[in-house]
Amino acid sequence: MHLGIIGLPRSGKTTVFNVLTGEDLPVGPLAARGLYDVQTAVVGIPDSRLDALSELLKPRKTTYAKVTFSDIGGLQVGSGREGLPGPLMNQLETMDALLHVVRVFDEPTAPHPLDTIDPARDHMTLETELLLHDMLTVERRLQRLEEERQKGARDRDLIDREIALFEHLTESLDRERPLRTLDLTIEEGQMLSGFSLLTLKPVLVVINLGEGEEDPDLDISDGVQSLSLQGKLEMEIAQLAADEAQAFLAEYGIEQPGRERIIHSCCDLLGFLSFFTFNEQEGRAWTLRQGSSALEAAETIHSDLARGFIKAEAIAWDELVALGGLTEARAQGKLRLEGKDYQVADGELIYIRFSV
Ligand SMILES: Nc1nc2c(ncn2[C@@H]2O[C@H](COP(=O)(O)OP(=O)(O)OP(=O)(O)O)[C@@H](O)[C@H]2O)c(=O)[nH]1
Ligand SMILES: [Mg+2]
Repeated sequence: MHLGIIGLPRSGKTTVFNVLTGEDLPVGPLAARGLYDVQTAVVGIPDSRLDALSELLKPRKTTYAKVTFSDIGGLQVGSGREGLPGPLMNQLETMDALLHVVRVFDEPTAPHPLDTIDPARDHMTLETELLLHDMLTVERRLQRLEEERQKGARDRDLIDREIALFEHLTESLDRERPLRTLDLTIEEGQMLSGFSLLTLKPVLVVINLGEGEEDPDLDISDGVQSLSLQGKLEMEIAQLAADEAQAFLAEYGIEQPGRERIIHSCCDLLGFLSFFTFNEQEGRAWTLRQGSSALEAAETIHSDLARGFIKAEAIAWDELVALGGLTEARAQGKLRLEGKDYQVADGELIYIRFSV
C-alpha cells in the first residue's frame, strides 16, 4: 500500500508526513530542496489486535503490516493546466491513493500561496488541477483513437468501445466530476489502467488544523472521505518517546493519534483487511484486499504456501483471545478448516497447511 501526500504549497504536507512516519524532516521555508522533491518512508500499521495476540502467544518478535508514504511536493495552482512535469507525474501515477492536505491553520511565517485561508477553495483548487490534467490525457487519447479508427489500425470493435468509454470520461470531466465518482466496471478499469488518470485514485482529505482550532466541517463530496488533525501539534507529539507522547495526547484530549486514524482510514478507503500469522519466532500482520481467498492469503505470505496449499486453519483473533490459547482452541475444535476458496475475514489468525 503506497500513499502519496499532496497539497498546495505550505499546506503542511511535510508536517503530516512527519506525523505519519515519526520522521523529523525540516518543514517551512528552509525545507524546500527543489520543486519535485519526494521523500518516502515505510511505516508499521498500528494494530491492537496483533498486540493482544502477541501478548497471548508470545512469539519472539512481532511484525506489523507495512504502509509506504511519500511526501510529494510540487503541485501548485496551474500545474494541471500546464501539464504536469514528468517527474511529478511518475510519482503520482504509482500511488494507490492520495492524501490531500488542506490548510486551515494560520501561520504568518508561512504565507498561504493564495494569501487567504479558505479550505473549501483550496480543496477545489487542487482537485481542479487534477481534473485538468485528466482532461488533457483523455483528449489526447480520443484524438489518437480517432486516428486509429480512420487508419483501421486495430480491431474496429475494440477501438469503438474505447472511444465510447473515453467519451463517457469526457462528459464527467466536463461537469467537473472526478472520475472516481463513476461506476466503472472491472473491464473498464482495466482499459484505463495504463493512463495515469489522477482523479480515478481514491482520496482521503486531511484537514490540517492549528492548535485548538475547530474543524471547519467542509462540505466535501465527490467520493472523498476526510478527517482532521492538528498537524503541527501532532508532529511534535509523534517525535516524543511513547510514554511521553501518551501523556501529551491525554493532555490535549486527543483520543487516538492522527497517525493511527489516517492509516486506518486509508486501509478502509482502499478496501484492505488484515490477517495474522503466528509461529514461535514471529507474530505478523498482513494486509489483503477485501474479498480475497485463503489461497491469495497464502500467496501474500510466500509463493510456496500457495503452490503447495492444502487447507487453511482459521479463527477470529478475539475468539482465540477469549479461549485463552491455541491448545484450548484446538482441543475445543474451534480452529476451522477452510479450503482455498474460503474468503478471509478481517482480524483472522490463519495457519496454512501445505506441502511442496
Ligand atoms: N501554526 C501551524 N503551523 C503549521 C501547521 N502545519 C504546518 N505548519 C507550518 O506551515 C509551514 C509549512 O509546513 P510544511 O509541512 O513544510 O508544508 P508543506 O506543504 O510541506 O510545504 P511545501 O513543501 O513548501 O509546499 C511550516 O512553517 C509549518 O511549521 C499547523 O498545524 N499549525
Ligand atoms: Mg514540504
